[in-house]
Amino acid sequence: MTTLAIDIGGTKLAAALVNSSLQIRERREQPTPASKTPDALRAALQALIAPLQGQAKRVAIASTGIIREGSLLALNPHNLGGLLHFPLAQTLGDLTGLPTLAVNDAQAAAWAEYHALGGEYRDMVFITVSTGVGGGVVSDGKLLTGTGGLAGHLGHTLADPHGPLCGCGRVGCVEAIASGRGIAAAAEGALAGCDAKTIFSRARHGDDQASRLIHRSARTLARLIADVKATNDCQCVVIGGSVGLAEGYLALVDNYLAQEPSAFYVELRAAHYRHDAGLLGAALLAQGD
Ligand code: ADP
Ligand code: BMX
Ligand code: ZN
Repeated sequence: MTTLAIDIGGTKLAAALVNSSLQIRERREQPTPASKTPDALRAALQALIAPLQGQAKRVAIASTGIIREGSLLALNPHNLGGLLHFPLAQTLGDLTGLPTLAVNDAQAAAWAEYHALGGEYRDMVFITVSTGVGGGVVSDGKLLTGTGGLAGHLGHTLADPHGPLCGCGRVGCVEAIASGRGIAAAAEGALAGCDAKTIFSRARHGDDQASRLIHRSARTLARLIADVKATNDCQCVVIGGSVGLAEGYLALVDNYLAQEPSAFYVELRAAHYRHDAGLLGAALLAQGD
């Protein structure tokens, strides 16, 4: 059965048709509108899925935010242009007339990446370093979503009590430092106003400040991973998101993690499904696998 899979991130929206063997076709992408009002997101989603929806039998959504009873509740509204709430399942159900399931993006990606491990491990954690920092935990072969959908929101654990204010309202969250937005927000002088993608490119061309900002992110992520290892003794941590998958980033994180006492070390891998982990995880959950 064909699933229309949709991934809603703070920076981009993606959609594709996914068959029951997890093959993707007709993948489309467009920027996420930065608007406080739900109408802009609804219109963007409608345009994104219009060419695909006639070919699908159900909809599966992986979305940034806490997903509770099919609705998106932003933990960090700054990542969505100030949008606080969006009725995801209801909107996509109304637009397509199809049964619709919604799950947090990092939780969905964790599920896809757990499947890609092919039974090698029962305990794993997925972390996306993207617009924000998201997480998904698989414990003894089960995906943790929590009673209210908050499980795995690792980006909102404490990295530095003297660090920047996070959009979630806490001070010094991992996300406020390590995410694409966190990297960009700390840029000064010649780099002020640049996004994380540009900062990575400047670092490759020898810019010292750009390089320091990327190291600060990687060091913060490594400390988070050591905390995660201490919390649930996972056998591997899979990293995704455009910052997480950027050339050289995983190696930097691994270097910083190796500087922690060895009990906190854990194998790191880049996401097998790269930028499609969220789409595929949502499709897998919708088909009941
Ligand atoms: P989303 O958060 O919508 O899922 P991404 O995973 O693409 O989207 O993450 C967006 C963040 O990644 C932005 O901060 C952007 O600047 C940054 N980014 C995008 N492409 C790259 C790249 N090639 N290298 C480093 N950072 C990137
Ligand atoms: C934020 C939070 C998480 C999400 C993570 C990664 C919001 C809107 N999102 O921590 O739910 O999983 O960002 O999201 O509160 P992405 O947009 O970077 O993919
Ligand atoms: Zn936070």
